[in-house]
Amino acid sequence: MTGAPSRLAERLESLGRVLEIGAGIVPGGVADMATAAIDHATDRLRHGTDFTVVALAGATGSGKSSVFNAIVGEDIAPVGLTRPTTAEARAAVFGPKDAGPLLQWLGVRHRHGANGRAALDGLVLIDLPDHDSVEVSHRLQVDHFVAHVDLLIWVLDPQKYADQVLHERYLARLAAHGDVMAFLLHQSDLVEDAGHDAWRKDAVRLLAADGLADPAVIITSTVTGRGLEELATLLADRVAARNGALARIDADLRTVAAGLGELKTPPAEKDSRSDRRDLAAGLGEAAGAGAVSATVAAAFRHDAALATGWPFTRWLRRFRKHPLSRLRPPPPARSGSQTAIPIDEPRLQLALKSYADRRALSLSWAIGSRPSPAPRRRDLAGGPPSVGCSGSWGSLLRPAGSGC
Ligand SMILES: Nc1nc2c(ncn2[C@@H]2O[C@H](COP(=O)(O)OP(=O)(O)OP(=O)(O)O)[C@@H](O)[C@H]2O)c(=O)[nH]1
Ligand SMILES: [Mg+2]
Repeated sequence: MTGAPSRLAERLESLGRVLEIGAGIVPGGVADMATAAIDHATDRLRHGTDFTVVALAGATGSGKSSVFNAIVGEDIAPVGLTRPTTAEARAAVFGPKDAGPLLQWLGVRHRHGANGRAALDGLVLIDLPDHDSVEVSHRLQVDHFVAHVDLLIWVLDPQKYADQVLHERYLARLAAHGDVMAFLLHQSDLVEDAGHDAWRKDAVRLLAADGLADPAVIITSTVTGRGLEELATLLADRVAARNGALARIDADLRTVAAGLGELKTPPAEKDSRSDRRDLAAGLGEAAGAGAVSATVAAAFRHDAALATGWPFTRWLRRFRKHPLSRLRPPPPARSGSQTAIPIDEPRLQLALKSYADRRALSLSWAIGSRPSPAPRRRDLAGGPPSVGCSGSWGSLLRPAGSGC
């Protein structure tokens, strides 16, 4: 993993620069998303990458707490028939290391030590309340953890796996997070074996419609035990890779990059003309053109009055200094580098800087605004994930070596 955090740091720095240059131009929604991504990355990386934080999310009664208990190997989380059962997030920390500060940052109060499976040492598994809750506080908690954990395991039951709220409110918005999500088709004992393939196909179709190509899907049941070992292996692989936090941040940056890539700009030529006009006006101001044009206007009025005014006022004007005499150049400069008309240096700098900033913006937009293709699922252990080439501001945030 050496090198990956520094590449991420570069991409985060690029994002910060984009926000700075694009202040007032990048729409509020994209700017907020970008700021949240930077804040999350900064805070998460402060807690190191030793732990992989995984949350179990899903509808009420889908079986999150049951799966949590099955992986922990103890009945820690209450499982119940009355809905919703889990009202507050609960964490199991695998292994001897202290996850206190990390859990403090995440805001998890209920914590348990889990030492059953050595392969899972370094895992922080969180059982969440329901995302479709009648309780607002449950939904708020889910939103918080969805935005902050390294890996999300969605526990989907046969009744609610196609639920509109799940797909619209969460999965479609997490289209760039395919690498850091997995899906359990849970309570599979309630579906006839012959129907499992059709269920999986339908779930994959819905996920593809959300923009999640090639999702990790496991058919599970805590009644029959089906899929639980496969789930434990998936978790162990992610924990062993020790790059869960980086992969999550990478996915966030892809989402921001897609948002920036979608920004449209007026045609480049029109834009560059108005930029040039503004630059010319700015340079003119710096060179004192405002004063010159005021003097020329005064001279014009003076000459007009001489030619057409009343005889007495014409006679009087002959004794006035001609306005253009004010523009007479100063005595020759001693050094050759000195200009005849003094330049307003701060105004000159301002005009040049604002032109450079605006052209940089226009160019990065004009380079292209094709949306990034949906990311492919790949083994997180295999290095930084690949990403599509959109050719836009978003390209600043691409992982190095993505081949674009
Ligand atoms: N048939 C069957 N029932 C299950 C399975 N997993 C959980 N259940 C049952 O489903 C009900 C809900 O399980 P929970 O684990 O409490 O579900 P939850 O998602 O944590 O629910 P909330 O805490 O309300 O969000 C309980 O009665 C469980 O016994 C399963 O694989 N098969
Ligand atoms: Mg529960």
